[in-house]
Amino acid sequence: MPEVLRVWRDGEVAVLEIDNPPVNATSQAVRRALFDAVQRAQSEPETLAILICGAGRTFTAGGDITEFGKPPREPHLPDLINRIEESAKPIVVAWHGTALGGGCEIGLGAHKRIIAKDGFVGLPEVKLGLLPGAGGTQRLPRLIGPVAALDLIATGRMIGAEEALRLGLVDAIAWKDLRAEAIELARGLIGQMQPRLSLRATPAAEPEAWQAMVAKVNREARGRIAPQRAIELVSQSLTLPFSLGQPNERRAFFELMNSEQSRGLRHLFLAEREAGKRPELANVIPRDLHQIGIIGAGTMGSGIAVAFLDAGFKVMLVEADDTALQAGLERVNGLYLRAIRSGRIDEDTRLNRLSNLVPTTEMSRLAACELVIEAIFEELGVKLELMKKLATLLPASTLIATNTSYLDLEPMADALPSPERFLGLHFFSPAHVMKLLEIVRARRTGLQALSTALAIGRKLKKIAVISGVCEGFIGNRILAKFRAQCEFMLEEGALPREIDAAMEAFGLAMGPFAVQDLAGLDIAWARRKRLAATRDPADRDVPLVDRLCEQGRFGQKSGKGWYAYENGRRVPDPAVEAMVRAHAASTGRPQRSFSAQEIQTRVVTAMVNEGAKILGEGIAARPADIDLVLVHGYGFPNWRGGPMHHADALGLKQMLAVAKDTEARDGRGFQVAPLLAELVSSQRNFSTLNGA
Ligand code: T1G
Repeated sequence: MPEVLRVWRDGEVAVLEIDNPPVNATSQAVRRALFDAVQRAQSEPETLAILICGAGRTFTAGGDITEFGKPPREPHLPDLINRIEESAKPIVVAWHGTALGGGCEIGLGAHKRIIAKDGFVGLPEVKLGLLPGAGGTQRLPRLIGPVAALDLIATGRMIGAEEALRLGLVDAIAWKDLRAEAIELARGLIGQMQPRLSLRATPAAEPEAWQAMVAKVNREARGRIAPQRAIELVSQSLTLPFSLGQPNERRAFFELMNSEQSRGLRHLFLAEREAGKRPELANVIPRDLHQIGIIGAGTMGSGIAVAFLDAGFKVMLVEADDTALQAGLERVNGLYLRAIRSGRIDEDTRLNRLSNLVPTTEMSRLAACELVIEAIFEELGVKLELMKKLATLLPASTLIATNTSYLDLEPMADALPSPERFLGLHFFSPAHVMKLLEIVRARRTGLQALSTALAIGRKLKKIAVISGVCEGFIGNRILAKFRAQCEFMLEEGALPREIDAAMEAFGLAMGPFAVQDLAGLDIAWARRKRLAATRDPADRDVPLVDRLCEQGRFGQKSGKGWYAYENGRRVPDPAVEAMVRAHAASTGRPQRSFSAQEIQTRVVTAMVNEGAKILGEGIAARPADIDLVLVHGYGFPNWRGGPMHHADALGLKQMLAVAKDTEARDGRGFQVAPLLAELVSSQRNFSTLNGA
C-alpha cells in the first residue's frame, strides 16, 4: 500500500505530511496513519510540538467521496480530530491549496491554524447534500461566532486567506514560506497549555443578525434539506455542550448521506469529472489554443467573446459592417460594466480583458486564429455560404465550430475541405455565465478537434458534454418533449399556472410557461410557421402559441403572453385560461384535473423517455452526461441528480408504465423508448450504463 503520510522531525517539531494524491482526501488509510502518528508523537521525548500539513497541490479536499455510502471504517474522522484536540503537545495545522470539509475540520481540532496567502478554506459539504460530520458545525461557531459559521456551512463557499483571518478562522497568514512559518508557529507554542475549542462557549449572536442569516438560508434552500439542518445544528452549538452537539451532528451527517438529495448531488459531482473522459481520447493530445475568432457579435457572439476573454484568450470579433460591429462592442462592454457594478471585477480587469479583443469587419483576418466559431443568424443557407467562404480564407488546420442550437452539422461539414476540424460548440445564453457547453460531434469530426474542444471547455470552466448530431442535440431535444407534454396536458384539463406551480414545486426555478413568456413567444411562433408545411398531420400538435401570438401576446416584453403582467408582476389571465379551456374542449379529449405529482411524473417521464432514445441512438455516451446537460443548461434541480438519475431513484418500472400510458394517448407524439423497456425487462437501471 502506498505511504499516505510522511513523518519527519524539524528540531523538536514533528512534521506529519499527508500525501495522498490527487487531493489528499482523508481516506481510511490517511486517518489511520494520522491517528497513529499523533499518538506516537505523544510518547516521543524529542517531540515537543506537531505540525500537520499536506503535500502536493492541496492540504486536503476532505472526506474521500469514493468511500461515501459504504460502511464507515475506523478510525472515524471525529475520533481522529478529538485525538488531535486532546494532544498534550501543541498541534498546528498548515493549510495550502484548498482545505475543505474534513480538512477544515482537522484544522478546527488543532490548537493553531496558519494558511498560505493563496490558500482557500471552506466547508463545502452542503454542495454534496451533506453537513460537516466531524465537528465542523459545533467547533466553527465556537471559533468565529454562529452567524459567520452558519453562512459558511449553509452556502459551502470557500474563503481566501484574508477573509479567513478577518473572521478569526486562522491565526496567521503565511506570506512567504508556509512550511517554515508553520514550524515557527508550532515552536512558539511549546510548553504552553493548549485550549480546546470544543470546551469553549459559542459567542452569543446578535439576535437580528442571526434571524437575518436564518431567513437567508431558508430562502436560498429551495427544497434542499442540508442547509436547513445546518441552521438546527449551528443553533445547538449555542445551547448544548460539544459532547451532546457532536453526536447530533454525526447522526444528521449519516441521515443526509443516505438521502436521495445527497445521492443526486454526489452523482453529479462524479459525473462532472467523468464527462470529459472518453476511452477513444485517452491518448489524444489536445491542441493548445490562444487566438479565437468569433463571427457574429449578437447576443450569443458577444457572450461567447466575453467567456473566452475572461479565460485569458485573445479574441477577434467579426461583424459584417461597422454599425453591427459597434453594436457588438457595446454589448461586450455592457457585460463588463455590469460585472463592475455587481462588484465581480474592477476597472483594471475590464481594460485588461478588452485589450485582448480585436474587433474587425475583415473576415480575412481570421486566418490568424486557431479556432473560429460562427455565431451568426440561425439559417442553414446563410451558414453554408459562410462555411464556403471560410474554406477559402482559413488554413486547413484552423478548427471551425458552429454555435447552432439545432441545425444539422453535416451539410456544413460538407462545405469544408477538411471536415475533421469541424464541430459544434453550443453555448447557452448568457454564454459567459451558463456552465453548460454542448460539444457537438459531427460524423467526420476528428479526435483531436474533439479533445481540443474538451480542453477549451475546461479552460472556460464550463461543464462540457459531447453530443452527437440530431435535432436540438441533447438538451433542446429533451426540452422539446418536455414542453410538448406540458401543452398536451393543457388539452386534457390542466391550466398553465397549474403546470408552472407543479414544476416549480418540483424544483425548477420557473415553470415552462413563465419561461416561454420571458423568452418571448414570437420565436416559437416563427419556428412553428416555418415547420408548418412539413408537419405530419398525424402528429399531435397544440396550436395555442399561434392563437396567443395572433392576439399580440408575445410574452413579458409585450406585457402579456401565457400570463398578464401588471407592473412587471406575473398574474394568471382569465382570458388565456378561457382560451385554453375552449381549445381543450374543441379537441374532444376527456377533461379532468391534474395533481401536481401527476404533472411532474408526466413531464419527467417525457424527458427520461427521450433521454433513453438519445442513449439508444448513441447521441449521448452516458446517462450521466444527459443529467449534466439538464442540470447545468436547463435548471433541472441539481439535488435530484438530473432526470436519468432521478428516474432510477423513482423506479424505472413505474416510469415505463407512465410512458406506455402516454403512448396510448398521444400516439405518434410519443413512443416508448426501446431502451427504457429493455432496462425494465432486464431489471437494470440507467446507472448501469454509466460505466465504472
Ligand atoms: N474525495 C475523493 N476524490 C476527490 C475529492 C474527494 N473529496 N475531491 C476531488 N477528488 C478527485 C476528483 O474526483 C478528481 O479525480 C481529482 O480529485 C481532482 O479533482 C466528515 C467527510 C478539491 C476544489 O466536497 O471541490 O469532508 O477525475 O477535477 O478542479 O465533513 O475537487 O482526477 O480521477 O475537481 O482542482 C467535502 C470536493 C467532503 C471537496 C479540486 N469535500 N472537491 O478541484 O480538481 S465531505 C468536498 C472539490 C467531508 C466530513 C466529510 C474539488 C477541489 P479524477 P477536480 P480541481
